Amino acid sequence: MPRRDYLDWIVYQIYPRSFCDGNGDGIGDLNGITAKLDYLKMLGVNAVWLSPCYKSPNCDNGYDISDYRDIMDEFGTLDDWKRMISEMHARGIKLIMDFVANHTSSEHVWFKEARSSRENPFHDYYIWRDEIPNDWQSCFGGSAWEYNEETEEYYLHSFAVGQPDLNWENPKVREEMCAVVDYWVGMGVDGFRCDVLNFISKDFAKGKICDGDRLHEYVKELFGREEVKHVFTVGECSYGENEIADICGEDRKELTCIFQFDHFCIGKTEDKFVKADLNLNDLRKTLVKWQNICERKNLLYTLFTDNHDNAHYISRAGNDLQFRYECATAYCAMFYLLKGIPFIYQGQEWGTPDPHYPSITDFCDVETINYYDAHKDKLSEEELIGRINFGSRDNTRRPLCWTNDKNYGFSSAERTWSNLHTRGGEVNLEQDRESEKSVFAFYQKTLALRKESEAIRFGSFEDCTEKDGYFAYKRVCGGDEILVVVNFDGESEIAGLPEWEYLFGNGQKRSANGRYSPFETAVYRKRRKI
Ligand code: TEU
Ligand code: CA
Repeated sequence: MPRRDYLDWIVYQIYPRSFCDGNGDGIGDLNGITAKLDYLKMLGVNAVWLSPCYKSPNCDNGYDISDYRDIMDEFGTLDDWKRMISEMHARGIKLIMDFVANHTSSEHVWFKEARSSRENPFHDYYIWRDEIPNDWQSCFGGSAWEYNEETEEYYLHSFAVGQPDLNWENPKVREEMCAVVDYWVGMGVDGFRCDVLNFISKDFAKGKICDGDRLHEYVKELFGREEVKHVFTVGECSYGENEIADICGEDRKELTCIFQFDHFCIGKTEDKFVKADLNLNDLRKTLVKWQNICERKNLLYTLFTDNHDNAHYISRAGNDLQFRYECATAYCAMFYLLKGIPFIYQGQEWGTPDPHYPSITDFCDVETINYYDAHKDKLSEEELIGRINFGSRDNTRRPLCWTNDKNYGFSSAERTWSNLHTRGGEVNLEQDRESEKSVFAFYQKTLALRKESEAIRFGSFEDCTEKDGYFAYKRVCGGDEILVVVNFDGESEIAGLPEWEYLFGNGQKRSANGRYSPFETAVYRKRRKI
């Protein structure tokens, strides 16, 4: 597929455990997804990124895979999966599966064999040392080395103890993982989101747990092959201006694109659980920077605000109480009318905010529990629970709130696998769609404009912002010109913009210049005969 065609894609991320429960056991599943495909079509998306649905003991909610070729019991069967992809394709919706290449579950047969003896043929599928060789830390806290009694040695786990890292220097591992890619491509999958792909190459001599010298070789071996080069790939491996083209430049035969996380890191402290302010003027500068880099280097940029690992953007970088509607719609216009491939996380399209819980027993994410245990003797319970509520990945993994009914329409069960959203009675899709101020309706308009306008999909980008406090930009292609104006959290007096036809917005504004209220946004257009 010519890379330009990916600019027609609008991707919706589904975290299957929390999306929709099709069989009333309190856990989201594949049949629940299939039941919602007409809804996704109505929203205007044409691709789904499905977080892992493979067999897993769920120490990291599916990112610990025990069988790459079969479906997790709680999510359904391979036949349910086949029905789901067939129904997706029947609606013109592509399927991007999550590809977890760096590690397996410790319950995977490969690891069970590997840990049983140093002579086992699978032993070298993983990374072992007689003694702890360095101070590498797991991303979920604590040492990245775990002792294994049977062989009296340590194995590496960059994430949870139940997620042993694969040894990609072993050609058998590379062969196995290429076969996993081929299996799902053979099943009709259109693309892969590649989990922490840059971790598959390590460099012990240089003390690097990721980004080792063989990374590009491995990625080419996975996705540069003739039989899969047509497949869409997006890497979870953020790179800066000087390296990004090395892994997703069109000539590289590696990835189609990556998630570039600079806009997630603004204001972030070393400790992701400590509240930090995300300055919206810095956000604007970061987005302008990456629009220009991707234009200059002919790269596909990914446009995203929310995902399953981070707080809701309107809670982290906005005002999800007094200006929830305005904020959710302002960020929709700001991000999804830029040049790139939109990624929308389940529930953000109706302005889902972060929930708030009083006790650690309300949380279950491994990263969150580890953080609580590591800090409970150092901080007051009040301070620690405040941090947990700010930084926990559970924030965006609570069962989705579809209606005002029982369990907010997520499930008919008596209990759901995770506590219900604490604001589900106030913020759910049913109420949103009945409201004058519907975030969902705004997303529909934005995605419809994206689909209709070549300026939005393929056009140039020009920053028209004159001062801090707002973001204004133009998208131009042929005779079609679109102007997007997004005010930030204060009142702004904006001047110097062209006065074009008003298309839509989230407030009373109808002319491009003049006074904008907090998070007020509006979109304008000029069509020239050419
Ligand atoms: O996340 C990798 C990653 O970067 C994590 O450190 C993430 O940034 C962190 O959890 C944020 O607090 C990927 C998946 O997206 C995540 O869900 C998995 O837990 C992780 O890999 C291991 O597979
Ligand atoms: Ca279920």
